[in-house]
Amino acid sequence: MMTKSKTFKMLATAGLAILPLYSVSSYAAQAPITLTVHNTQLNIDGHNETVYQITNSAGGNGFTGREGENFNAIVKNDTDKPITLHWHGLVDPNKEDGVPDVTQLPIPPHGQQHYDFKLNQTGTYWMHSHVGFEEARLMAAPFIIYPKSGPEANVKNVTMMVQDFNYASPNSIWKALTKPNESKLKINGNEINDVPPNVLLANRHTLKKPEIVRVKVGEKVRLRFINGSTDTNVYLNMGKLDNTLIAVDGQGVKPVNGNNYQVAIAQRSDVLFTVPHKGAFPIIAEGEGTKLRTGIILATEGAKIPNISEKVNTEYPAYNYKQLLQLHAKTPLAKRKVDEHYTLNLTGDMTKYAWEINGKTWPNTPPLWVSKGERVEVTLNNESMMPHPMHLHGTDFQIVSLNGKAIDGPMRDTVNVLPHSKVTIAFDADNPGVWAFHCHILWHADAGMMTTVRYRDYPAPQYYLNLTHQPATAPKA
Ligand SMILES: [Cu+2]
Repeated sequence: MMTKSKTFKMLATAGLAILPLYSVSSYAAQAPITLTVHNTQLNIDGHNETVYQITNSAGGNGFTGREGENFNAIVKNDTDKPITLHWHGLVDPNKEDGVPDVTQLPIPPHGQQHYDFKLNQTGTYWMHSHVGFEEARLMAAPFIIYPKSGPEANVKNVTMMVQDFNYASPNSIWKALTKPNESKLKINGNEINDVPPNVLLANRHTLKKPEIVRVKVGEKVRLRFINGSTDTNVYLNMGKLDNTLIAVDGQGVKPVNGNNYQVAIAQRSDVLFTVPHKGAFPIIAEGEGTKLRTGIILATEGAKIPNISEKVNTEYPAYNYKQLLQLHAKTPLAKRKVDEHYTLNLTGDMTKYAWEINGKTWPNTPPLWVSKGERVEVTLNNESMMPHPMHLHGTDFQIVSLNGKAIDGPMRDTVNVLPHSKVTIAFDADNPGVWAFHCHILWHADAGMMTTVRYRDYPAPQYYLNLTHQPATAPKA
């Protein structure tokens, strides 16, 4: 079978051959951008680390586009490892979703693959590797979609992406986690973090040398905050800034005022505020269950930049559900009858570091079969002592119940299910495919906490069937 990248190379060659027939400008307007995934050296508090970076054609980090335009991009793998990039939170065609052995085969070292689909959403999203532990070495970047009309006039958009980082190699962390007969089976872990980070980064900086963003008094700012961590939920601390939370996971919420927001692994929060006076305004992310924080500093011209230590004396507390109860979708799902209901029991077997869904680990987890047009509900029943930020690909969902009680919750793509609690999500099955559904703690996903939502009429790729030993066609209902 011809792969898409091969097809693209042929088309590109053909395109070059016929180029003189077209004006250069019209050809250029349709040309895809390139997202190059490459290694780079990053100095993190004196440690020289080899990490990944995703650089776009313009030299920037990640992608910024507009609703209605196409995301037309060649992902170029300039590393010596197989990769994929997943567009987190996007309602994309299944074959563009970037999940190895589910929606595509990995892009081989020095290979490339072309992605091209229409952006039907606006908001704050991100991209990250879905292969191995590459995300732990920072193979991730923002994916921002402005409305059709472009960025709002007179609003400064500030993107802040937080990532946790360990100086130990991901392979050595994994070896320690999965060491047989280990009684604790965690690296100095508590019940919040399996792998407590050494440091938290904000836009790849630590608080020892934070990113400074220049702002003006009276300027309106939209902070697009992304938690791109592998294992650390954070609190977004806005300090004394009077602000409004307007969106989570790219989806509008009824405005909420606060200064300390829970942003779990893989989630995003968009916050609006006006620079009230001259000075410096630190935007801080605090690691749940850790003594670590990171941040960027917004500052007016000439303002004194404060020194903020990246370690505090006491651990930031565990999450609760107070915030979830405050969040309501701006545009909730229409009320209708539920056609399918699934329950996923989330458990952990610490004797072998297996994180399970209904007692099974990926790729042996049976899929959640759905049909196009159905309203589907899934109850995530966390029977373990750790939180699981569960992410469903290819659709938004609404949180409709908490511990058995109906709520009018937000639309999201990632829901953090706290220990010994139960959350029900609902979505309309209108994007056929085989969609990954997994815990976004990198180590939990790799330890098996992943399944798929599989549309009955969608032909699953052969590599997926080979890996999962699932039937090619849906069982009779
Ligand atoms: Cu988990």
